[in-house]
Amino acid sequence: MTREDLLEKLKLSRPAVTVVGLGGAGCNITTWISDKKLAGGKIIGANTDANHLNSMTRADKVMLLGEKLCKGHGCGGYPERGAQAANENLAEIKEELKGTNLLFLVAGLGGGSGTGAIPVFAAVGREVGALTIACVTIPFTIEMTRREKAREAIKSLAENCDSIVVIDNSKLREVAGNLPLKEALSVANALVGSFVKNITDTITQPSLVNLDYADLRAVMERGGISSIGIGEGDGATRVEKAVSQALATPLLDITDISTAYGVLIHIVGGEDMTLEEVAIAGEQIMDKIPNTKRVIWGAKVDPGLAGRVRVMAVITGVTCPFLSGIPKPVAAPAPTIPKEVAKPLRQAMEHMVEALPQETISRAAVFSREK
Ligand SMILES: Nc1nc2c(ncn2[C@@H]2O[C@H](COP(=O)(O)OP(=O)(O)OP(=O)(O)O)[C@@H](O)[C@H]2O)c(=O)[nH]1
Ligand SMILES: [Mg+2]
Repeated sequence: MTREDLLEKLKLSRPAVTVVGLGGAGCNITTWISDKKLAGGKIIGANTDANHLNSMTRADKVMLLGEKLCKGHGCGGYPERGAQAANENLAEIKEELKGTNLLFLVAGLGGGSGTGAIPVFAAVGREVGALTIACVTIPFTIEMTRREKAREAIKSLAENCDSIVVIDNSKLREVAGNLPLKEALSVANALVGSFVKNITDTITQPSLVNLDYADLRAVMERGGISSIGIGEGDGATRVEKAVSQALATPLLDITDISTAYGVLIHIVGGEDMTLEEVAIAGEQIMDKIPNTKRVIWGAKVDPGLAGRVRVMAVITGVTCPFLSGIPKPVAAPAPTIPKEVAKPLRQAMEHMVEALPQETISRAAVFSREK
């Protein structure tokens, strides 16, 4: 196989990733992702607010939702209007999501547009057979009524999403220090944005070995409510520090981490990070979550991070007091795992790895393992 053949094969077998930002917050988060350059995915901004949508200059596509109903003026905090608006564009949404294998739906819950539209998009995601992951924030505890709307939206999302990654803004403020509101929101944007970007880059970029669409599916499919934790460390025990911190400070109040369904861990370190350190991180996590069957992890080198490591742990299938009573998402009738996507991609990656100098491999290693 020539290198050209290989690259061609990779291009054809790459899973199709679509990231949709919904409402004001969702669009802001996807703008963060566009700025950081998403390697292998399409970005769509969708909002009822024409003005805000107009600022999304780097999206691959913008969708003005409910033009007839909202006239481009937003929907004033009413999720029912947001849902109606999205339904007005149903044919367009179906057309845009056709062929998607992995769908990220990003929104700040609590307003009208994002909160109302996200379940409509999730239903289409399920219909086209995509692994559908919602990434949402819930409003601060002081925003009582908005928080209630967010809970309702998560309930209806649970019917059609595989995993719902929830970040509680109040929790974020605790973790990131008592930041002013605007800064806390930017931290949330960067966090949700890097979650989406890390996963997309990891499964679409051939430089990262072995974590593929099928692995991701194993952890996130029917994952239910999921929580993210982040940690950073330096010095001799940097990996342990970062992992402990990531697991100890989930950005959603969860009841019991030890019963989680699956874990995805993403580690970024400087050029001095060793494979052994990455492996230790994985072991450490498996010790903390003894009942989980599914653990996948990936690692990436960032030359700017000399001496430090950063860890992001996504823990799926958790229970959370605020979201109690929300059922686990119902699985798609017949899991349409596109083997034609996953298999050739893994094979092509393996071929490519063989062709790479040994040093490159150890710098960009990704492991996946099922316990
Ligand atoms: N992470 C993040 N959250 C935001 C941002 N702006 C607002 N939020 C949060 O998201 C919630 C919903 O706000 P928006 O996204 O502006 O609402 P919308 O979906 O556009 O809804 P309408 O404007 O009512 O049509 C708010 O209650 C905030 O908690 C942002 O830039 N980043
Ligand atoms: Mg808005």
